[in-house]
Parts: sequence; structure tokens; C-alpha cells
Amino acid sequence: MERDQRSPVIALTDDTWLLVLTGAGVSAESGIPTFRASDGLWENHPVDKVATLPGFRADPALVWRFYSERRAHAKRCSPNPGHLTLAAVERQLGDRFLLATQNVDGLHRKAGSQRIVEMHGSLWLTRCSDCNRPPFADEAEYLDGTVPGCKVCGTSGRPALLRPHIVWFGEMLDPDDLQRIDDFAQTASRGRFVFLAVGTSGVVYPAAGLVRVAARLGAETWLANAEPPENASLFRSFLQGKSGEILPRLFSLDGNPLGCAGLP
Ligand code: BJW
Repeated sequence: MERDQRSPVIALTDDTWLLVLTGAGVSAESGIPTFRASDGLWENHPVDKVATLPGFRADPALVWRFYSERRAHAKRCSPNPGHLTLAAVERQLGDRFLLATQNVDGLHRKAGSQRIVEMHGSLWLTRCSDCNRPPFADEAEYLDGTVPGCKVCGTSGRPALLRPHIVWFGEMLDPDDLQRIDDFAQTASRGRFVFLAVGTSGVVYPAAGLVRVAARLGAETWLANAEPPENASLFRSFLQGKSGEILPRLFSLDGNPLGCAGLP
């Protein structure tokens, strides 16, 4: 890994294909706590109680309160220049761009990103813990100990509980999502393939393994992060700092040439 102290630029040439992986650090400057910082999201919440299926089964009201608080907070947050830059880059590259995010806060969509895979689900979707009803849009908050029941299963006997559409520890990611990322990477490898990870600690799999997949396919591998993460040595270039400051510079957007709304 080369720690780059200059101000390098990723040039968006006609043959550039860009796969971006984002994590909680990208939303930190929007006021959303990251997970593993000392004052992070899980400081007062044992992970096994709020982010696993056994935890949900044991105390669904606690889990719904946790996610309801996060919904309430995220509603008040706006995209920052990091999110806006990625949306502007997507407008330039079109189908040669894919954003794989581990974030569930929806801020990339709010910023205008469309070619996006929400690998760990979404705060804004709910699904049944039992029946095959597809996930549905839901911004409701259950802060008072209420646990919502499924209206579809509810027609026959005891309804199953609804749950947040989040990929908890030990749960499988959606195979279609993983396939979409893999298909993109395979196609990208026929051109100039660039892989960029931003704001992620590189400890949660399979997301943390994407850099290996990209490198194996010949990608240029870039990392932009506040601190050197667990898997930093796997990247060719590392830019240390805040993503809201690094990303506009990395794509030469500090002069706003791609017409990125919201950037100075
Ligand atoms: C900034 C910044 C700024 C701050 N600018 N940067 C292979 C090896 C070992 C284990 C496994 C493996 N394969 C699977 C596993 C098991 C497990 C796993 O990975 N465990 C590890 C922790 C050891 N994975 C799973 O269980 C996954 N399922 C799966 O693989 O199924 C099959 C299977 C199951 C079991 C065994 C084997 C196979 C599912 C993982 C889903 C995780 N979901 C979570 C919780 C969602 C619930 C919720 O939202 O509440 O998603 S975990 C949590 O971590 C959340 C995040 O998306 C994810 C990643 O966190 P992230 O984004 O990296 O945040 P932080 O806080 O860790 O880091 C922020 C970074 O930003 C820091 O580095 C800062 O420095 C930086 N930063 N400000 C730039 N302004």
C-alpha cells in the first residue's frame, strides 16, 4: 500500500469502470454515528442483542426501538459532499458506475445515486420475519415498545412479527445483490477497472473481501478513510482523511466541473 500525501485524481476516461464500496464513514460528516468508533452506534447496544436474529427473537421491542431511533435520526440528516460527489460521478459514467454500499441510512439515494446495491439492507424497508411478502417501504417508528405484526400472515390466526430489512450478523446477503456486484466487476475488468473503498473499517465480510476480488481482476485499488483500516495493505493507494473532503478532490470536483449540486 502506498500512502498518498499528494492530491491525486482519478481521471474519468471513456474506458473507466468504477466500482465504489462505501461504509459508515461516508455518512459520519452527515451526523450519522459509525459503528466501531469509541462513541459509536453500538457503544450502548450489545451487538448480539440488536443486530442478530436470536437477539430479535429474544426482544423484538428492543430491536424495533433501536432501529426506530435510527430512523428518527436519519430523517434529520442530509447528504454531504462525499455522497454528492459519488452521485455526480455516476451521472458522468452512467452504466460504467456501480455503488455497493454497506450503509442502510439511504443518504446515497437522497444525494441522487441510482446504480446502487444496498448490501446490508435499508432502514427504510420492513419485511415479515416469516412469510414471503416482499420488503415494503416503511418510515414508521416504534419507540413505545410496540412490535408491528404482518398484515398478510395476519389474516390467518396469529400474525408473524415484522422486522427491519437489515442484514444482521450471521444472515446471508441477498445473492442477487452479490451477483450484480460480481457481474459488474467481470464486465469492468474488460476496460480500465477502478475499485474505490471509502469510510469502512474492512472487518465485515463479504464487503471487506471485495478489494481482493477487484485486485484479482486487475483493478486499480483505492482507499479513502479517516484511519488505516484492517485491510489497508490490500489497496494500492490510500488517502487518509475525511471522505467529504477527499472525494471532491479525488474526482476533481472541488472546482465543481461535473455540475454537482450542493458542492461549493
Ligand atoms: C471515516 C470518516 C470520514 C469515520 N471519512 N472515513 C469471513 C471471515 C470472517 C467472518 C466472516 C466471513 N464471512 C462472513 C463472516 C461473518 C460475518 C463477519 O463479517 N464477521 C466479522 C465481523 C468477523 N459476516 C456476516 O455475518 C455476513 N453474513 C454472511 O456472510 O453470511 C454468510 C455467513 C454467515 C456466518 C458465517 C459465515 C458466512 C453479514 C454481515 C452483515 C453485517 N451487518 C452490519 C449490521 C447491520 C445492522 C445495523 O445497521 O444495525 O452492517 S455489521 C455493521 O458493520 C453494519 C455495517 O454496514 C458494517 C460495516 O461497518 P463499517 O461501515 O465498516 O463501519 P465502521 O464503524 O466499522 O467503520 C467506519 C470507518 O470509517 C472507520 O474505519 C473510520 O476510520 C472511518 N471514518 N469517519 C472517511 N469522515
